[in-house]
Amino acid sequence: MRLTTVTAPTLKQAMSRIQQEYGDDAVVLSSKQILSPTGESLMEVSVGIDKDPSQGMQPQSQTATANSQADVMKMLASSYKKDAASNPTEPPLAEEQTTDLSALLNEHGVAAEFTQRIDKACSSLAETGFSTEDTLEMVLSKMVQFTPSGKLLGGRKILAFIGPTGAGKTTTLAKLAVEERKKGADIGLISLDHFKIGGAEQIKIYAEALGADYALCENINDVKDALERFDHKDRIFIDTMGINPFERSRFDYLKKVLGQTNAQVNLVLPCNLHAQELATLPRAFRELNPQMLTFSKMDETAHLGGIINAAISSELKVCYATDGQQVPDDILELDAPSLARKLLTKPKLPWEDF
Ligand SMILES: Nc1nc2c(ncn2[C@@H]2O[C@H](COP(=O)(O)OP(=O)(O)O)[C@@H](O)[C@H]2O)c(=O)[nH]1
Ligand SMILES: [Mg+2]
Repeated sequence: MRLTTVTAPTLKQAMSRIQQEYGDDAVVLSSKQILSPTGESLMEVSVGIDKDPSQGMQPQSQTATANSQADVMKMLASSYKKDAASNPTEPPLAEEQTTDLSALLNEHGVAAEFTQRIDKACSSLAETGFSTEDTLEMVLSKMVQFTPSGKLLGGRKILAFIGPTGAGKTTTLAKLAVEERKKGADIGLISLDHFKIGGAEQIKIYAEALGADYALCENINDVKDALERFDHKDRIFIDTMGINPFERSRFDYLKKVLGQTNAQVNLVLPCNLHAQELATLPRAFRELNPQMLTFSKMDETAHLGGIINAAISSELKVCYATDGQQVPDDILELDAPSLARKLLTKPKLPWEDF
């Protein structure tokens, strides 16, 4: 058997290429999501070709071959199951105790409307033989705009962080600024947060630790000056004051300031808010034109419904989640496989671990 890999933007496209190129000779061994050198998310499927071209005949094989795309899908599904079974370190999924996906999503706080859509999509994929985890992963990857980090920051030079008070804006900014610094970027930090005692001071501390230039701005003119001064920088990070979505004045000010920049606006939302509350925030911050969501404080909750609600209803790009106070370590890329797995784990209350 000859081994090869086929890479395509989606699993479906990879499967149809396998079917086209190798037809009945293909045995699907495994598949995984990978990043291309340009940061694109791709599916890589490993296949065994059960035919030796030099002999021009079908060798006897213990392994079944694919007769149709449906067979290939089934084989892929069974290879997924084998992988899961052969990895004893993985914690058991809730699926093993219950197959009621709706009940689990409901327990996580996923809105009824999205629970219904997800459940329906997963049920229609059930015939492919994939596990609930794999179908949920596929469905989530269609419903949520997961974006690999390489692609997310690529084009823009200025990145602004907005969100409610105490959401983790400054901490998240610092984590990403360290990442960029490690890559060799010359960076400038701007703080607009003269509203909170010590708010701007935090940016000064991070900038000094990073050896980066910084500007603490109290009005629009300060921001214009800072942007001019940092024009030669590779990246500019703008930290903003916390906004109470029920108060207008800061929205108006921030809207004016961000209007002066060509910033990629990152709305930072803490996961430990009530799932329904979290879902309303992208809409509440819409006039500040966020393009992406970062979910902070994932370590402080077991209920992930708010992430799903906010991501699906806003249709904004989702890339990062943060899971702790440590700068720069506590940040991760959120993707469909990790979220599917977490959603299939029954939420545990803090004392249930002790
Ligand atoms: N547990 C946890 N705490 C966080 C996380 N991100 C930020 N924090 C903490 O939340 C508090 C507020 O963070 P800060 O960045 O100042 O929020 P900001 O007001 O939105 O700028 C600080 O104590 C941070 O250390 C996280 O992912 N997990
Ligand atoms: Mg702050």
